Amino acid sequence: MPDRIALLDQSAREIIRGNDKGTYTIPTAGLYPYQWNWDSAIAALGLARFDIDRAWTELETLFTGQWDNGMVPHILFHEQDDGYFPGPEVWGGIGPLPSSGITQPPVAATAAKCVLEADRDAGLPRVDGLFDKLLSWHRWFMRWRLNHGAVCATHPWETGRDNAPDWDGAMAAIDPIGVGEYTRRDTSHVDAAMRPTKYDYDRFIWLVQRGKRLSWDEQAMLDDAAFRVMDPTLTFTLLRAQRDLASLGRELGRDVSEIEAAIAELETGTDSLWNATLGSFDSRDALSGDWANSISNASFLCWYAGLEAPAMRDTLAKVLEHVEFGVPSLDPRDPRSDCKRYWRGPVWGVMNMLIGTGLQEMGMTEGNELRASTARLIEQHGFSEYFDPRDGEPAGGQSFTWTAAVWLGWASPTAGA
Ligand code: 9WN
Repeated sequence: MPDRIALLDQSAREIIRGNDKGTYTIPTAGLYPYQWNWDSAIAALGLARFDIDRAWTELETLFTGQWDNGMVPHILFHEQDDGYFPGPEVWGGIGPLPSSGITQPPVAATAAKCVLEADRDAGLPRVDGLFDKLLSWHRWFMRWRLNHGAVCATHPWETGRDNAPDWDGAMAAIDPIGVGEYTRRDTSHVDAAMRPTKYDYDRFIWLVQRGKRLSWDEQAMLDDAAFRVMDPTLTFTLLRAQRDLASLGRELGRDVSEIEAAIAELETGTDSLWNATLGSFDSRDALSGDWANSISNASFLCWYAGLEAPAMRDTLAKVLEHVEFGVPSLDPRDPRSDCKRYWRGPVWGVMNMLIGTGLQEMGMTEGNELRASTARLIEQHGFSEYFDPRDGEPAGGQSFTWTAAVWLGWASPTAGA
């Protein structure tokens, strides 16, 4: 094995170890000092390369924050840290631990299936302990978040793609009246030009204040919805996670008929995300009915969700013509594209991995190409939070857990060896 690959593997392990708080990892010190939901599930894939027991603990810790209604929060505030805003007191979460009041893309069941594959004997009792919790989280999505079979976000942060243009229409419909003064902490850690704007933050915080005021009661939030967008990230990851949960359930000898029915409903629901004019899967405002007209990296999660989606292959080829390092968060031909600003253009290792895994599983050559370009990106530009898709310039937080996990779990030539 070339030395540089061994060194990169070692750096990735060191990053994850450095962000390890014992029973959970943080995404990166300073900018994100708490446990984030989908970051943790991705971290488990990296941990599984060198410490399988610790990988299970990562997932188990995530579910210690699960609410009675099944929801698994997007942030668990295990230890107070003033470096992040909005903190636990702004959220007023109603779970067993201080937490946010919204969720994030459900990739934990898929992560559990991958960790199980690393050591079945050690893993089966751990999956057994997680199964009902995963089921109840997935049920919560099916109960509260479906619209024409697609999964809706009630806050941009739930999609994991915070300031994507997908939400511009729904955000413009919000008047953040009474949001008051607050001090952002993110812009003291990284360049403000790489972060969401104040306009976005006013609405992010206003939605949090509103959720807290409604005691995070899903029925109350649904009765008077302020933001409800059908999202390809949540829909495709949930569909994939349901398939993986069904497979885990079968292995454990559980009845999976409910999960199979959910898979069928979500499969049909993906049709409602198909924007024929755009020639792509797209986000759609459930309140106004408007399309976002956005070819985002989430549009290409269709294969990860197990759909054939032949028409998306052509759309992918057109997007990739303009970039070097994988699938950008927005089509570079889109006038709204901003290659430095977070989810409005940069490339993210984690999204490359999810898209690439789906393509590989479908036997499409683009999957291996995407893996190779992600490996090149990390080899040349390190373990940043995200990157400029044209030249790979690193952006956002550094020494990032999920970028290290993407390297160890997928992009490194030693992954899967
Ligand atoms: C809000 C931790 C998280 C990721 C998200 C990413 C960013 C948070 C923020 O960081 O969001 O959840 O404060 O910007 O958008 O996908 O999970 O890495």
